[in-house]
Amino acid sequence: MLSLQEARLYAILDLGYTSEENAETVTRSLLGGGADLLQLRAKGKDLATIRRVAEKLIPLCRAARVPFILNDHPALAAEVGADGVHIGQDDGSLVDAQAAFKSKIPNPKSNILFGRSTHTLAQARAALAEGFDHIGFGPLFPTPTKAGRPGIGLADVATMEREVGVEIPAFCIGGITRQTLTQVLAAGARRVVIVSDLLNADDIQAATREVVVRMRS
Ligand code: 3NM
Repeated sequence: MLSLQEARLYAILDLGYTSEENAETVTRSLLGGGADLLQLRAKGKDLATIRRVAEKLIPLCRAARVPFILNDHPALAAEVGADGVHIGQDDGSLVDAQAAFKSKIPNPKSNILFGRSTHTLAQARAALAEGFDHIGFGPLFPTPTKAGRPGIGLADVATMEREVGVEIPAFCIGGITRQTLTQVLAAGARRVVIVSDLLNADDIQAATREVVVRMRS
């Protein structure tokens, strides 16, 4: 398995874009294209659905040696055997998330990954100080995937990378596409999350591959 520090593209299987029926095919394409991490994001779905989809995707991630991260639901993440959990600013502390995970698996593997969404430089610094393993930083641009939030722009990306991204993997997120990627990289980003531009691509595997190649060149 790639060390998390080497990860460049974090892909999200978002059930807002991909139907449950297509989840495995699309995940195969994201993994086949070279995504380094895979998250299941299922806002508004019931726990039974999330569990069912997670249980289908985890073997695919295992076979590809790619960490499987569940968005929200740390207790369910533990139950299904996820490699990590991603939580937002309003989802409590790292200690709370770890406790919820441990309520299901008292002695988890030491390398369970806890990630936090951050929307300002101050939040990124705070997530590092709190002990998160990785962060998202954005949304850089307004995005329909997380509607209603203003884009934070590119001005703080280089500082965030210098202060936080050198310590823990920091993934810029929000409105990043194969088109906007050039300016995001020019602003100093070294890692990205891309959701809709990959999930809506005609050829998801080729689109993923293109991003991975550009991130690593
Ligand atoms: N979190 P797309 S932005 C899930 O800033 C998510 O915390 C964000 O999707 C954050 O690549 C975002 O389609 C959506 O813009 C990213």
